[in-house]
Amino acid sequence: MSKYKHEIVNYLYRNDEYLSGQHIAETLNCSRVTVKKVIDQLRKEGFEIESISNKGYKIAKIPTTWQEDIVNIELKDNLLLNRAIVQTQVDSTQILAKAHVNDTDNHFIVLSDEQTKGRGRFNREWSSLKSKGLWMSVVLRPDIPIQKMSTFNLFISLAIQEVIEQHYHIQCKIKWPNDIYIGNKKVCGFLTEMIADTDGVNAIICGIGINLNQTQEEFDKVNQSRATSLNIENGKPIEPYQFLSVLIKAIEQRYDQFLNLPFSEIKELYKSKSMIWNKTLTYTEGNKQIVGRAIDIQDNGFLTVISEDGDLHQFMSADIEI
Ligand code: BT5
Repeated sequence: MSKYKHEIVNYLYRNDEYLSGQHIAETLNCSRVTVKKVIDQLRKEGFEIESISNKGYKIAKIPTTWQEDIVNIELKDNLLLNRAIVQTQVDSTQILAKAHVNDTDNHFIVLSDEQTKGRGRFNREWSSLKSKGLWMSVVLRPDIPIQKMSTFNLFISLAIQEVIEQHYHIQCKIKWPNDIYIGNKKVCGFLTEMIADTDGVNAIICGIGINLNQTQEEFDKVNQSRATSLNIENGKPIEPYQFLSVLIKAIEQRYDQFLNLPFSEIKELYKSKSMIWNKTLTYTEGNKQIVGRAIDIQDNGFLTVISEDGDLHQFMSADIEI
């Protein structure tokens, strides 16, 4: 594709007015034929571009697939997460993020329209239908000792929970340690991996999957009938760029708190947004399995559960059957 594509997309996207082919060509120092060719190509890729004779071109609608140029424009004012690697299809954004982690010392995100080998914890499959959800890995570079990582998921889950509740007005709850549920259906799961040595953490690679626009039939077809999407819940299509933009801001805010505040500062809020209290549930961690009730979260993020025989148990990251 023309080397001008990147510049033409940028120029059109940043200007919310009609721009003539002549004007674009002169500004970007290319020919009008090039401008026309790029516009045709963008339309093929799903951009809706209005053109009015004597006025010029204007982007009316961007595609629902991720466009690296546009994602990077949307992210450019962020303090930390202002660069994205975007691919149409990947095995897993986690794998791609890890492959790029040594390219830079900066923070970045990896996005893909589709994952062919999306994974949850313990290598469980994560259904990642094309352009139906946010399949993203966030790479962060904290300067912290490894022990501090035990509360990272708690801050991040709050960021995701509040975006869904505050921006999309859908009631949802955190299922400790790494899921978000709407009623008894899962709308989001995330997992946190890290690269660390004895000196501390070099990089966090947090993989987040959020169902945006699947239908119930689509979930049923892939045997995920206990999943839901934001679209199912509020009946409106979710615009992915807008969702990404508010989510990244929320993650940056909660990440800053994670670095600077003890978990105790947000513990009451976290507990009020969490769904596991006052229920007898099955907790599994490694070989250990108990039936009990969660009664508290410790300042280090561990969950305290009282089993039916009255014993207290601490979990770092259990599977909870609900
Ligand atoms: C998780 O694991 O919930 C973490 C999922 C992380 C996915 C993201 S997407 C971007 C990045 N790249 C990746 O390859 N992964 C991350 P876990 O707690 O183990 O839950 C997995 C279980 O959730 C599966 O066994 C299914 O039962 C269920 N599940 C699979 N796909 C789902 C979906 N789209 N929505 C809701 N539930 C799903």
